[in-house]
Amino acid sequence: MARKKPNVIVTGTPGVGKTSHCEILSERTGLKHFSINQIVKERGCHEGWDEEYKSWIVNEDELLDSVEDEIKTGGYIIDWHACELFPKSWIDLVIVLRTDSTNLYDRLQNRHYPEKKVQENLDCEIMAVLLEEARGSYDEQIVIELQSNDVDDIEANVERIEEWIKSWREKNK
Ligand code: DAT
Repeated sequence: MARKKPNVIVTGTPGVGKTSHCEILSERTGLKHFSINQIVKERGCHEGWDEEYKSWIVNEDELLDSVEDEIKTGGYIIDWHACELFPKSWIDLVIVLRTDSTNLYDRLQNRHYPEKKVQENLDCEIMAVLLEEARGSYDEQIVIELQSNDVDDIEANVERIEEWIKSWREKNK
């Protein structure tokens, strides 16, 4: 069945600004903010807590089964630091947020992440791991890289994504 509303993934290294973008986008577009971290925790799609990394060990099959019926209907802004898990046929736009290492370092320090986790996330950002993952998993024309260094970036990015969502809805009436 064709979707009446698009599904958008907002991805990027932890700390790039996914949640900040998704919350505003959801408010302005009426699409639902789907925080995968929260879903993993609330629905128990995990195999326990990793004390070293301070994060849940995600059970990807359970997660996919749990969200499939919802996402397939359309209208979701999917907020997660990975994206290749979601089948191509479910996804209409992939936003990869990027930020400078100094910004990211400060933001992750503020979160009191363990040093090892800060370093790994900095490496991930510098190597553009999630951008490559997105480009490798979805058609190139639906993957957009946007900078998220300051609040002006957030505003400009949100406006651009809103425009895109509007035109998708026009085309798919
Ligand atoms: P994520 O969901 O990707 O982990 P977040 O939205 O929680 O990131 O942002 C982490 C912190 O950084 C939070 O305190 C808000 C701040 N931040 C994110 N993007 C920003 C931007 N473009 N300008 C200023 N602050 C930003």
